[in-house]
Amino acid sequence: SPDGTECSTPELEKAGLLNKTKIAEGGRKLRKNWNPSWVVLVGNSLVFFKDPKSQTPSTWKPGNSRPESSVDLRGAQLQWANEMSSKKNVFKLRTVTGNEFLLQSETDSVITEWFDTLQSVIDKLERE
Ligand code: I3S
Repeated sequence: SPDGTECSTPELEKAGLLNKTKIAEGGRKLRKNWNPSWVVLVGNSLVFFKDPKSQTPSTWKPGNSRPESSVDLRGAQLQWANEMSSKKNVFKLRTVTGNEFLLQSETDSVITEWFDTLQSVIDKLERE
């Protein structure tokens, strides 16, 4: 806006269905509990929603469901973690606050795209 007071809406960069389990909270290990999660990358945040069975990437809108949780990607670390699960295509996301998540897809291209996209956001934030 001309007076500079209006905040821009963060861009929705990527959304999709992944399997997710939280494995640590504030550095404390948690028991694994894998569940499908609707994962949305908006600006600097990765936002998790409960699996919305009726929704697809093309019909999902940010306003119409309440997030389960969200992760600040600033300072986060990403690494492949196939040794941490019997599932294939697993990576680990660790936040600065010591929350750790495993994310997984049966589809190689899906998990690779998520990994690369998240890594580029994390890298971009580090350069700011
Ligand atoms: O690394 P773990 O402990 O073998 O992970 C498995 C368990 O958490 C298991 O739960 P219970 O121990 O409550 O039965 C989960 O059902 C499995 O999915 C976990 O292993 P994978 O390999 O799927 O990440």
